[in-house]
Parts: sequence; C-alpha cells; structure tokens
Amino acid sequence: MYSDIIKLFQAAQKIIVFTGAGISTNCGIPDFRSPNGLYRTLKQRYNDLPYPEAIFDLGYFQENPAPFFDLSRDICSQNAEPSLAHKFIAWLESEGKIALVVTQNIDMLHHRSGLKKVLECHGTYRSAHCLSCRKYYTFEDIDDDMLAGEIPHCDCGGIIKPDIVFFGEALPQRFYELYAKPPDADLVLVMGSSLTVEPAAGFAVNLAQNIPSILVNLEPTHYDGLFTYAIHQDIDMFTQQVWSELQPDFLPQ
Ligand code: CNA
Repeated sequence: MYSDIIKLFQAAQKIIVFTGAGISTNCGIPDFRSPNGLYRTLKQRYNDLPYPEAIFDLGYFQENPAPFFDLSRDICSQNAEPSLAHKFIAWLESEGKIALVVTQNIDMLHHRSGLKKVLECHGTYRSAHCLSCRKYYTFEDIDDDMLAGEIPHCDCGGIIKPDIVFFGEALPQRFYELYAKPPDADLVLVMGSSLTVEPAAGFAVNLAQNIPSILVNLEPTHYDGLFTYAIHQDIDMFTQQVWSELQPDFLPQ
C-alpha cells in the first residue's frame, strides 16, 4: 500500500490538504475527541462550564470569557513547534505541489512552519476585535494577556475576542467560495481530523469522492470508506515513512 501512496505523491502536482487538531497533538496541543482530548477534560478543568462546547459559545463567552482565555494559553503556546507533518506540508509547497491547505486548527502552527497557501477556516488568534467597539487588534497587541491566561480589554473597556470562529458564527467568506468551487486538484490529503465538524468536514469529504484521496487519522472516521486510502497511524510516523521515500536524503529530526 505504501508504494502506491508514494506513487500518488510523486505524480501529484496539485494537492489539497485538509488538517485537523490531530496534526498538532504531537506538538503538545490536545485535540477535542481523542480519549484524552479536551472534551473529556474541560468539565473537570472548568467547574462552571455547562457543557464542553460552551467554551467556544459566544453567549457563554460574553458572560464568562475566563475559561476560553485560560484554554487559549495552551493552544497558542509559544513553546509549541510545528510537527514533522506541518513541515512536510510546507516542504510539499516548496516543491510546487500544493494547490491549497485548509486547516480547522487555530494554533498558528501551519504559519509557523512557513506555509503560505493556507486558509484557517475556523479563524485565527493572529487577529482580534473588541466585542463592543469592533476595534482591530493583532496577536502581538494582546499576547501578554493571552499568554498569561488573562482577559484582554480594549481602550473602551470591552472584551477583545480573538478572531476564532465560535459555534453559531459564520466561517470566513473565502471558505464558502472554495467549498462551492475548489481549486483544481489531483490528490486530497486529510490529516488528523475526526471529520465531525461541519461545514469544514464536508469540504474534505466532497473532494475525497472525486479525486484520489488519503486520510491519515489514528481513529476510524465515519467517512473512511470514501477515501482511496484510510490509514490509522500516527501522523508523524506516516510522514516520516512517506517523506523519506520522496526525498531520499531526508533525515528525520
Ligand atoms: P477532533 O475532532 O478532536 O479530531 C482529531 C482527530 O485526530 C481524532 O480523530 C484523533 O484520532 C486524531 N489524532 C489525534 N492525534 C493524532 C496523531 N498523532 N496522529 C494521527 N491522528 C491523530 O478535531 P478536528 O480537527 O476534527 O475537529 C475540529 C475542531 C477541533 C476545530 O474546530 C478546531 O478548531 C478544534 N481544535 C483545534 C486545535 C488546534 O488548533 N490545535 C486543538 C483542539 C481543537
């Protein structure tokens, strides 16, 4: 099977990559739905949280933003370094093989790996807005508060909310445009997603039905059967195997 996967990568010139929280677990950032994921631990960590998803609920945030900012300290930790898989995707781009990367992740690690063609469909911490007066802030404007787990406040007194897409909020307009008309592609690679969060997951699932497709995820998903190859393996182990074949002088770090 691996030799066929290597051939797919060698032939591909226009790869669409779709990533989820599983690509960052080896960087020390927990995902949501793994056995030790955030959904199991949030209720223990924040007694007041009525249900796990409330931490990304706008109504709850307006009343009690403290859990979100405490959790954010972990997600945008400056100590987290891009994984081998993040670097692999950036390398594929440098080889001219990437049409587009869509990530559900909010941890900024694709950017830190040097990747350019990435759409963060669930938003980003790199920018933020005051909930009261809508003043724009960069991550650097509020990073002292963010990294201390404190609530950043605007000059007007309002709470500054990072531009993360909360439940009930629209995804970036560009995502809907790409959903309706994805770029031409010859391979779709999905890494580290349970494919349960819509509409993001639908973007990858639709593509997987029409072009050669590879899913790499520790646990099975409901959509494994739609992929040409569904591989249940650690992402960085998969990456190491594939990258070392594609670039024989590659030395894993
Ligand atoms: P999810 O539902 O938590 O699924 C993650 C999947 O990754 C699981 O099915 C795991 O089996 C798999 N996985 C975990 N570690 C590995 C590994 N090392 N190798 C292979 N597979 C692994 O997360 P999704 O991304 O599917 O759900 C979308 C949510 C999660 C988005 O809204 C994100 O914003 C949100 N999220 C993001 C981060 C982040 O930015 N790093 C962290 C936690 C949650």
